[in-house]
Amino acid sequence: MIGAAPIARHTWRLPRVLLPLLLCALIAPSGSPERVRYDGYAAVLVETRDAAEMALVRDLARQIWSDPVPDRGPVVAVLGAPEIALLAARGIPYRIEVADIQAVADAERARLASRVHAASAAEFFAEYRDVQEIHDFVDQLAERHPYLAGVRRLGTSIDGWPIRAVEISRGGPIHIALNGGQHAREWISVMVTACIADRLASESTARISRILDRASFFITPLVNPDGYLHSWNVDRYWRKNRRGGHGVDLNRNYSVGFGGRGSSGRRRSDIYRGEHAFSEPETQAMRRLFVDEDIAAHVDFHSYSQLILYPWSYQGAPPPDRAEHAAVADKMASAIAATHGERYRIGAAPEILYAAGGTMSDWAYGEGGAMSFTVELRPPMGRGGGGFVLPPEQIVPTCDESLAAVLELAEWVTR
Ligand code: 0X9
Ligand code: ZN
Repeated sequence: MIGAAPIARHTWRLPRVLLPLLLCALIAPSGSPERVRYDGYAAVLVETRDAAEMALVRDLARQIWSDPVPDRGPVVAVLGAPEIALLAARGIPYRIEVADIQAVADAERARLASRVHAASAAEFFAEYRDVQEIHDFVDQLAERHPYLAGVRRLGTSIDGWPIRAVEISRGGPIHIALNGGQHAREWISVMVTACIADRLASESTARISRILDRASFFITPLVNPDGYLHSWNVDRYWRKNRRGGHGVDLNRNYSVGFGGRGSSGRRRSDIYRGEHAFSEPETQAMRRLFVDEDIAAHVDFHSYSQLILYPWSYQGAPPPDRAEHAAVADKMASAIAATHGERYRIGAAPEILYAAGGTMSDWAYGEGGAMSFTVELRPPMGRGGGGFVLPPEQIVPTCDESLAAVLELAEWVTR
């Protein structure tokens, strides 16, 4: 565990060269960033019954929060009161997931403004941490475990933030990659991957020790620092990176199934895939890790809806290793349930959801040859949680169950 020395400041810092640039872009005349607001908007789970209803919801929605779904079925849409009234008038069934998404974001922001400086790992994971705090945490983790943990710079974001992996290794020849924070608003995925890195480095259980005899971990908690900064300071519900101000959905920018279903060629779409595969420095950074290291297993953490997905995402036909993926996903879900009783559904994405072309997981499997999973963390969908705004008391339990899943995967690939 991390000792008593301070491990992070709770102010955010920017790479010095970029500060003037960002100030021009973000700072309003009043001197504070102009925040994107969602007054009067709710997140609504709509049970669409046919393609026309789905098209209507997509048309009405300011954002879609759920995974890509087929042309009918449940979809979580961000809607205002007039749009909700229209659904009601047409008799389309719906349930309110988050009644006031602005109020939820405001409450979180007020709480974060008075968060305490973390003097220990326990304090660090008691609250969400901004881009600078995550950056500092990674440095301090390596400093505190000089023989076990190191920092690997994989690339640089568009706005100049380093994209870094924590390497946890005693020379174990089987390489496992974990990452979080491809999607800016999915803050829990950043905290969970940082927390797993901390646990692997600092918990000397016989089980972890046995795994580290054979496996090395490469953990990138924050793939998309620019988007994350934007989510903290400007738009809580921002998803993409910050390319050109419109952004690219990084999880549509990989080369397997690029351009396919469940992605868009329109810049303003939340699933905009970018100009070409690997057009973004953030996805290039991930590619570098997989090229430099022979990765045997991989988990891409997201939120929310409590799912464990395995390839393919881009198409319905099963891959050669479907049975093995399904068996491991089953073990991971059981390990999660045994930790705090949470249920995570498992399946190939198109079986339980819908195709999404250009995802990291398909590429890690299809090109990288790794067993690969996309894990959607807490809360579950459709049960009135806060969506992307997960209470901070759930960071540690979500880390506990995610670590349990990762250890199952690690034991499988090192067996
Ligand atoms: O859409 C995504 O990139 C992932 N879901 S999220 O809500 N975190 O954005 C899931 C990708 C794989 N899912 C499907 N193929 N449906
Ligand atoms: Zn995501």
